[in-house]
Amino acid sequence: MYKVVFVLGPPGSGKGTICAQIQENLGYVHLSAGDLLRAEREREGSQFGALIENHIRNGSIVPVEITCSLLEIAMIAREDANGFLIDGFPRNEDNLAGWKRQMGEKVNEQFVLFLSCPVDVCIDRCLHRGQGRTDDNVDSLKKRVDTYNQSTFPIIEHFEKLGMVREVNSERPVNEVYADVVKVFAAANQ
Ligand code: UP5
Ligand code: MG
Repeated sequence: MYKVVFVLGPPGSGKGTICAQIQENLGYVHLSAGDLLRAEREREGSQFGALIENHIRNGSIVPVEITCSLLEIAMIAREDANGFLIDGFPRNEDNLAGWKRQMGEKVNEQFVLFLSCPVDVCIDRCLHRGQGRTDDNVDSLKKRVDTYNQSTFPIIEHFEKLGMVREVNSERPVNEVYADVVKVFAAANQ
């Protein structure tokens, strides 16, 4: 069984930043669904490049079969890992249902780390990130936020009802956010 922590929160809430630090210090392997999709988009011979880019620009969500397969392949490649941080997934009902179908019997879901941050702060962060992402523009960001509110937040609420959500306010300096995240992991692993 793979041990899994889902990391969710609005676009720019700091999922990638915090996951990199957990990976470095706590031995979980960080798998960003968005990064895996961007890598697949760039992979020579991929039949999904254009489809993925369309969804990313529109802030809409790629069909789960594609995302889930990329995640599973990445997990198999790191079978030695202590646990996995699944960053930015599941984002909607389709993602959740597909994950359960494909991975339900293979994983132990530990908890959901929810990085909460006001949307205007998140948008500002993305606009100043400077990594040349094709979705870091005002138009795409509006759509990403809409998708988050309409489709992803209800998934967080679903996990909340199951008592699985650990919320950390990420509208603070990274070191403060991370200090609280460490406490969440310590409590879960004691
Ligand atoms: N920053 C971070 N933390 C900070 C802090 N505490 N204080 C000040 N600044 C902070 O951070 C964003 C920026 O803010 C950085 O410059 C950082 O230095 C700074 P980051 O850690 O990158 O935030 P993150 O939450 O990871 O933001 P990201 O933009 O990656 O989130 P999204 O959820 O929008 O993007 P993702 O890559 O997950 O998905 C992109 C698209 O892929 C989606 O819109 C969708 O189209 C597609 N997708 C799917 O279809 N399915 C999936 O399962 C996943 C993605
Ligand atoms: Mg990210």
